[in-house]
Amino acid sequence: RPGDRDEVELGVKTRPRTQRPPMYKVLLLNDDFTPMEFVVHVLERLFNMSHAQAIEIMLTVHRKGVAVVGVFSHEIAETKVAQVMELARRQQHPLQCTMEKE
Ligand code: TYC
Repeated sequence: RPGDRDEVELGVKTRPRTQRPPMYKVLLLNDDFTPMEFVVHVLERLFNMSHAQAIEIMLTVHRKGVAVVGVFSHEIAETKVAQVMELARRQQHPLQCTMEKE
């Protein structure tokens, strides 16, 4: 059949691909100075977490050094990072937030 021959001879299969935009992990980094309550507040306020969830993620960052706090489109991830950095800057906390392609 047409198509079969090329696939066999060339060893190529074309797989139908659904277009998905790349997603970005937003990472929160630990430091020795930012108060735990401030981090919990940021997670509740900007990442729509419950108080219990926010405490859990904050403690993960505290113990492990970093945690993913959400996965978003590029534009939303950039906005979240900027919002975290601005809140931290306003309170003069050294809290760091970055993004990374999934
Ligand atoms: N390590 C900080 C402290 O002991 C708390 C903290 C948690 C800071 C998470 C930043 O992303 C962070 N006060």
